[in-house]
Amino acid sequence: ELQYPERLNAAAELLKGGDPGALAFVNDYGRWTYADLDDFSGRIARLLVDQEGLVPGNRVLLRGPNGYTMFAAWLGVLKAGGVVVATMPLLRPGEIATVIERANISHAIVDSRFIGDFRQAVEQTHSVKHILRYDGDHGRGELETRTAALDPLPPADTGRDDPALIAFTSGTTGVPKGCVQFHRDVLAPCDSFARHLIGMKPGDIALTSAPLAFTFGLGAAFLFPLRAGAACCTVEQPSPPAMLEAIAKHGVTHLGTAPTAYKAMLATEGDGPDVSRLRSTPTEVVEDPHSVRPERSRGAPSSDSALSRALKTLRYCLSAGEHLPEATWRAWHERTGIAITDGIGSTEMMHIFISAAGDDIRPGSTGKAVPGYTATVLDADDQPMDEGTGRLALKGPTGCRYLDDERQKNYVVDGWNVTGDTYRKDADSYYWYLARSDDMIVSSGYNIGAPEVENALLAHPAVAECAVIGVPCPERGQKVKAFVVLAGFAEASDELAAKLQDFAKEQIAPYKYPREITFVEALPKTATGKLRRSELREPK
Ligand code: 3SK
Repeated sequence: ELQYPERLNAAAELLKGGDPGALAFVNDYGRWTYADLDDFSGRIARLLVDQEGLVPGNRVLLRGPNGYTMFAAWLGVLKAGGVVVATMPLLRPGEIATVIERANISHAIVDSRFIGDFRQAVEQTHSVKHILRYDGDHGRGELETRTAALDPLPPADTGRDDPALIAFTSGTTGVPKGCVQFHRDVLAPCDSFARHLIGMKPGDIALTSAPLAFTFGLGAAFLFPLRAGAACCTVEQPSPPAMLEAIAKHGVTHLGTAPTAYKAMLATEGDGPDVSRLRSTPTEVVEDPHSVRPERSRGAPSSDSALSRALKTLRYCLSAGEHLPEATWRAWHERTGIAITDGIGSTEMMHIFISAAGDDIRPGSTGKAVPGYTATVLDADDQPMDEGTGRLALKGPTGCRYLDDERQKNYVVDGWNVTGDTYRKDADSYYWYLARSDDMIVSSGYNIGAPEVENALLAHPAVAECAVIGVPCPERGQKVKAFVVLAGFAEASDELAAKLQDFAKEQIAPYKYPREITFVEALPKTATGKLRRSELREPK
């Protein structure tokens, strides 16, 4: 069990992770040590408390792309005793206004490039009294000028159960929910998931494509490296090519991103993964169909591609945010030699609670309960099952605390945090993702998990992305319908749709094949990259 002292300031604890002179942060704008980060965040705290009237518990909105100043501000708010409310860069003024209102924001620290949308949101609300601007990591904004001559403020004497942040989750439907995380919740994923399944150390450098406002990104590239004395790297616009470039340029060792980005990084090499070869992989591994093949040698890169350059330092890859298809795991492993650690977490639970790394990986499975967490699947009567298919539920050091939201009672049932995902738990306590609980399609009496059909289609080279839903059907109750985004070289046609249907029938039981296929330019997604399946069911 994780034990933290009653008085705890997560920012102060994180900054103790590395030697003062060690590298803490690197990006295209500079390199900063632990001493720099401690000093700058302390000066931001001083400005907030002494000149901007912040009192403990005030909520401070942060807005901007991932960067050194943004993260120093994040630490500064915690040192000042405030509560961080970071916002996704993609939010529109109306959405920012909802966050301001629900979290009762009093202060804001905003990158000048994002000030327009933010001011529009402030005009629609009443609580924001103090706005500080900064200019990315150029070091010339109001925040830097006004803090330059200040003495750093020592960290506030906060309690382990004082709120440290409110992370908003838009989910895939409905009004955003604010998840309150205490100071101890900030450290818990570092000391459970990251310690046991990542094992970062001083000298390592971590990068994520996810914004700091998404707790996946916050952990993967900020909290985990600091707790381990390693360094954070940021890219302002983290497209797959930009990430590959940053990995090579800054010597990144650890990457955390979503399955789509892994697939896109493979595709930067031209023709993408050779999926026809990959499909034969499970039968090659005769002894144990789940084991990772022992020879972990790096696949020999054929050219001096961006991916090859990145692979000179990249050692560890983490995937979360959406289910990692087995085909993508195998393609990445074949090409890079790196076995991606998959994981599922939630904003409610702060970070990842089911995962497997290294020799424990069984491709296609998300993994086992992370040390410190107890996992189960619940049956239709909310009873835990030893094995079988049901709704995933967890207990552990973190848990859901919605800010004034009656949906709390749906998430926490009999002490279990029920995530809304349907999983199969096998005899070895490995968890196999089937679908979001409301994404089960029932057709002619068969239960069909939408992701199962999606994985089958994704194994076809012409399919870049796809999403599957059930649509009403007089004969079958529901029928399977797929929305397909084609790879650049492929052209939409009835003939290709028929080929994809035949292909799906070869991969999965024929009753699961998509009876209807619609080609689309893009899939509707949330700011964190999660599919908005509801929008496919009920187009606007
Ligand atoms: O989507 C996930 O799996 C996730 C992982 C870590 C933290 C937060 C989330 C939502």
